[in-house]
Amino acid sequence: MHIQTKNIAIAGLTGLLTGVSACNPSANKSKTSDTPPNIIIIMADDLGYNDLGCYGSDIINTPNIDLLAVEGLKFTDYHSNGAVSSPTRAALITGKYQQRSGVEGVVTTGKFRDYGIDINAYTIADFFKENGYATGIAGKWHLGYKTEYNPVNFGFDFFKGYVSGNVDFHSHIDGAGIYDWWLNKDTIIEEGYSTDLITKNSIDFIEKNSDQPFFLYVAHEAPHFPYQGRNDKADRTVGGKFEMKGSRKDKKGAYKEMVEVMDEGIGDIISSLEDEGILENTFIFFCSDNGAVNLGSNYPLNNFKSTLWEGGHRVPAIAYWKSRIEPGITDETMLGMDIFPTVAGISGKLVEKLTDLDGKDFSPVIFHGKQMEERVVFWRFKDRKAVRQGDWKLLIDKDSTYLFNLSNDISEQNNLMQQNKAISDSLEQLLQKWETEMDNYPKTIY
Ligand SMILES: [Ca+2]
Repeated sequence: MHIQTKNIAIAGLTGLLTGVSACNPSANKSKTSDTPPNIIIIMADDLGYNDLGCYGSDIINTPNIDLLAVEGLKFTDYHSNGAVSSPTRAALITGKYQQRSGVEGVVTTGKFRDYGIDINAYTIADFFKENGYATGIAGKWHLGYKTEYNPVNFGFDFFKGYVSGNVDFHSHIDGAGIYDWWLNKDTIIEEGYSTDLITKNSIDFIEKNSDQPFFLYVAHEAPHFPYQGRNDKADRTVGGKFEMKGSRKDKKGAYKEMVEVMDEGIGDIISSLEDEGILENTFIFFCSDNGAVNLGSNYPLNNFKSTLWEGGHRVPAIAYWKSRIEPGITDETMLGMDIFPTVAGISGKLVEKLTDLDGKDFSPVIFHGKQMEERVVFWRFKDRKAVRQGDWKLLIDKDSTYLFNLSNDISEQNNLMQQNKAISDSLEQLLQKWETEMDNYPKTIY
């Protein structure tokens, strides 16, 4: 039933040899540290399934991320919860379907400027803060513009970045022509290319907190529009008229450069962890927030960002912990909402309180090469819906319904609805049941 089974199980053996508890990888502390492991989540924005060297790109050079994949665990069947930014981010920080915190759609600069994620949501940063971690986010938030939705109100001690969906990489002005670069609840002037600033601010946070456990969310802007390289000029001015996607003509070239600068920054973050002597006590998870637009590549997947075809939400993801993860590739089906319970489990902190999460702890996959129990997972974005059970995927794309078997049709070319009525009926019922449950929550952003 699996598309590709190369899951490596040697990590479990390593655990036995070193006396590590199977359930608590943090029990094996490095000699240099008695502190719980640091956790870093790095998320790219709109990076496609085929936009990294380690996922097959022969256009974009990403040696640093490739090294994480070579030395860590690469996921071939990882999915963002959303096909667009805000829903994915809501699911990531809550460990639940984004509908439960009111974020089915994008927090747009116009219609939803006054709205944000459920202010009572319990987040991954709340969890780590309660457990004695320093908590920080560098980069994109996109879960509400107003101060009441600022990351510092959701468990983050430190926020430096922007609250909208995208800013000019140089002038840091959002799509509505409003200046959008913050230190916690205040706007600040910080000159530089946003990708470089996100790297710098991440490293500053690491250096400042290297003597205590920390949780850091590195929310990159690349390679989302505006398509601007490091040496391009700013396009956006406050209240001005500008091309939303940037004035640069060679947008494909800009896209490549944007990913490569992000990759360079990830290399710098790894170096800073090495310099601080904490790389071996730091778990890193890298992923994208949704599929690429057509400037990037989702090959061999069908379609793009904002759809629920695989190209909209199956994205790169890599788990990395130097010398602690047996290198390999896994085809386990993981979603963004699984990251919270996974890193909570890795931290070794009490996790009883997290029983109401939709996400699952993937530590057994990451550290012991195990398979997760089969489950049914769902996506919904307006009039697009999808449900996945094993290799079967039912897709409702506006007025059309499809049934695909992803084990031999990852590109979603063969609609098997007619031949497999019982399966499609069953998936449709599961979807309806899930929708009924989700519709109990207020739709704040849709
Ligand atoms: Ca995105």
